[in-house]
Parts: sequence; structure tokens; C-alpha cells
Amino acid sequence: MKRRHFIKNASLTGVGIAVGSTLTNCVEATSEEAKAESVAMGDNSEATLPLVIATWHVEAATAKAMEVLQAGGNALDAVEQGCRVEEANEKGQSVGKGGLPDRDGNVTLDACIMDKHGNCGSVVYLQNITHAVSVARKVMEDTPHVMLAGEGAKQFALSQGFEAEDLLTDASKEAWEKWKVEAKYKPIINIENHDTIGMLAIDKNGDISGACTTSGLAYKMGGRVGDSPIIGSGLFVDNEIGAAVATGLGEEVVKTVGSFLVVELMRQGKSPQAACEEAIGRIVNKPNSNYKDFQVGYIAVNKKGETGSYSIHQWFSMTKYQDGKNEQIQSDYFNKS
Ligand code: SD4
Repeated sequence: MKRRHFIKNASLTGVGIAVGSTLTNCVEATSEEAKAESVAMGDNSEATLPLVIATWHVEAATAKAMEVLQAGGNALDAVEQGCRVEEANEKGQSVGKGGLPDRDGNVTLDACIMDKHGNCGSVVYLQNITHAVSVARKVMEDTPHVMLAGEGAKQFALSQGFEAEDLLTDASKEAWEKWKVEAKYKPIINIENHDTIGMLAIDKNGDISGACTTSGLAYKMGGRVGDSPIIGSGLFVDNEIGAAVATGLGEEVVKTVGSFLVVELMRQGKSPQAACEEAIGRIVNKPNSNYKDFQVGYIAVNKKGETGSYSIHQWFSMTKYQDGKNEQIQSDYFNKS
């Protein structure tokens, strides 16, 4: 098992000291009254800010995001910079440079980003540009649009000074050539075959942003786009409530508009953990669901800084950096049979 997230039980103590204030101090009412009410509601989370969470085992990425936050940067800068670490990491074969190609050998990237105002930007089927998340941010900030696709997205990136590169590394090419021997045209994800990075951060002001970047399913059909660049499916941020991000078989996430669902469930009062569990429930409880054949995982954070994660199968994890600790947290999961 080569993939990074199969490193089990790795508890990572990171460097750096969290210098944030508690969320109850800086976001919500500071009065004793509010505090008493919060304790009465069973909320004993004095979440320390800033905080960052990400899908899978990506402690270098969360460390980068935390570095940005501790230097006074905002959550948007943090999630962009954090995701860029994995995009540049050629060993990660699900994101950016070195991502596994589609069945025709083309590496195509999907990414999106969303800020505290609900602004968002996204790129789909982007080729030859490593930092898809930064192109998504440019779409958000420098165009009147939300989403750019394919050649248009690439031309936009080039016009913004991004450099064209060949994203197919020798290792990914070799893997693709091996896959071709038995090439199956149906894009099947198995539970080992993904580690899209989705990242959510709360900065010291209590503002939330999120980002998501991926090369999508390995050996997918040419032209296939997953959930990761679809606002509401792969990612959703509502600065008043919280945020969620997905990983796994994008088709199943899109069908349930998963990340929006998680945030809406939190709006109704569910904890991030309960909201992630219910969103997974929507997938696995469908009549005739073949959930045994694929993985989906969600992570979420609410405005109080509480976090949650849940997946269909074992071995999904969340990396969380808070209070000076950068650690991998194994996620609870549905399929225990
Ligand atoms: C997709 N959700 O394209 C992505 C794949 C993924 O880790 O999460 N990989 O469907």
C-alpha cells in the first residue's frame, strides 16, 4: 500500500506554537452570560484559533497553512498556500503535478476555493498548470465568473502569468502504462485510490475559508469532472455557520450535493461530526446503493471551531492543526461489517 493515507496511526506533533485567541473570545459574545449558555448547551469547546483541517494525511500542507495564519494571514491565503504544497508534491498522485492521468494519459485538474463572503472560483479540466487552486482564486477575484473549464481555463491561467508544464511525471506515466494492460473503461474508484486535498481554515478573526484541489479519479474517461470543483458538492463555506469539504467518488458526492448538505445540517444545529455522518447516510442508505465499492469522506468545521470527519470505509483521516499540534486523526466510518 503505497499511498500516503495508508500510513496508519501516525500521530504527528508539529512545530510551532498556536498564538491564537479562543473563538469564544473573538467571535462570539464574550459575556459570562453567553458562556454559561454555551456550557448549558453542552458546548465545552473553547476552540483555539487559528485552526486548519484537511482531508487525508497532509501535515506538510496544514503546517504551511498554519504558518500563514500565525503570521497574521487570513483563512483564504492559508487554504490556498496549504493546497499548493500538495499540488507541488510530485509524490502525491491525486493532486497537481504527478497526478494520475485519465485513460488517455492526460492529467486534468479540478479545483475550487471559497471565501468568507461566499465568493468562489473554480477550474475544471485544467491541463498543464500545477497550481489549479491559485487559478481558481484568480477566477474568483479577477473575473466576473465562478467557473472556467478546459482550454479557456488554461488560457486564462497563462494570461495571469502561470507557467505551462507537463504534469505527467515518469512515475504516473508508468502507473498509467501498467493500468492500460487491463484497462477497464468504467471509472471505478476503490477505497485506496484517492487523496484529494480539501482544506478548511478559521483565522484569528474567526473567518472561514476553504479550498479543494485534485487530479480526480485515476484513469477516468476523458472530459470527466468530479465533485471537487463544484461549489456545494466538493466544498461549501458559509462564514456564519461553518464549512465542509469532500473526498472520494465525486459522482456520489455530486448526487447528494454533499458539502452544502453538511453545512445546512450544521445550520439546523447538528455538530460537524453528526452532519458528516448524516451526509454519508444519504449516500449509503439509498435503495440499491453499491457503497461497498467506493469511498466517500467528509470533513467539517463549524463557527465555534468544532470539527468532524466521517467516511464510508475505514482508513479515511483528517489532518488537524490547532494549539501547536499538527496531527492525523483517523476518521470514524460507516461500513464496519
Ligand atoms: C473526484 N473527489 O474527482 C475526487 C476524487 C478524490 O481523492 O477525492 N480523490 O471524484
